[in-house]
Amino acid sequence: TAKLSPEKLLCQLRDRVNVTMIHGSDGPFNTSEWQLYLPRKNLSQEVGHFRQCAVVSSAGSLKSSHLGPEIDAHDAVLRFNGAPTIGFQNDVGEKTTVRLVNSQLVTVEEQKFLTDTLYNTGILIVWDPAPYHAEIHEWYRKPDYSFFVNYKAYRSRHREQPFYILNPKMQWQLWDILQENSLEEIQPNPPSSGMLGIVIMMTLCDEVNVYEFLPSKRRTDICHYYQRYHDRACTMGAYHPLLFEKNLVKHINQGQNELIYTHGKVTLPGFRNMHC
Ligand code: NCC
Repeated sequence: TAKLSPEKLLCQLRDRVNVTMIHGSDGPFNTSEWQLYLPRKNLSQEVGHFRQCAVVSSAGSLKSSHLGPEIDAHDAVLRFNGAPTIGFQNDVGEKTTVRLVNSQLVTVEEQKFLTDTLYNTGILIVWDPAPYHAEIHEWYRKPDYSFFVNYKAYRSRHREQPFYILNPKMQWQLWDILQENSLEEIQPNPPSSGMLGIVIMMTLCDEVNVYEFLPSKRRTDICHYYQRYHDRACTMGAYHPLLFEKNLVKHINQGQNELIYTHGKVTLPGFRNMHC
């Protein structure tokens, strides 16, 4: 269904999606107060660059996958939101290098973001749905969730753990590419954490293996590997344009199709290794 060749699409992603984290020198964050909270180093200064990376979706189809050892063999592993490793090592591994969380999770009390030790490992990145191509100032005044309060609270308690705020421009730069390469009109909601995490890792790594974003033969209506809750919308999307994201990732997969079926695995190149 995609309109561009995989090679051209990869180049569009590299050249048009600007993956940056909010820095203390950016727009409304350039106050003395914010300097106390925002990391001084940018993300690539902090982590350097990785050879092989794994992105682990939270899908129920990871259950009984036995992918843990394969996932842990990567130099860096990205996980999402409240996805745990303890008790699930066999299927999802135990290494967490980066955890991408949405602003709802950071804000809503019941999610226990400030107290659950799950969040204390690895580098944290939070993102918030911004209005379509909004200026940072506009978004700052009215974020989708008021996560800045808990961001600051978490930073005060965990000074040593890097914790970034994703620049909200990225989500719409990526959405535009999703729309341009789909035959249908996509709802104007930002991409899922899954799709954002995949592109973040493509900026940091030579190669990115993504697990169970495209469902394997273990495909199930169980939403998450760590819960019993059933909802088909988790895999197909409701708010996020998940189906379109998955079509695009399938199109740019450089691994064998068979590995999607057996491992739920796709292989994507890092941006630095692409020739456009
Ligand atoms: O469920 P969620 O996503 O945390 O999953 C992370 C990413 O894994 C991929 N996924 C997940 C389940 C599934 N069956 N198939 C999948 O492909 C998706 O790419 C997904 O992005 C989110 O994207 O941030 C999301 O967050 C949850 C929820 O806010 C968090 O888990 C925190 O509790 C949203 N669910 C609800 O709001 C009820 C979900 O819509 C999107």
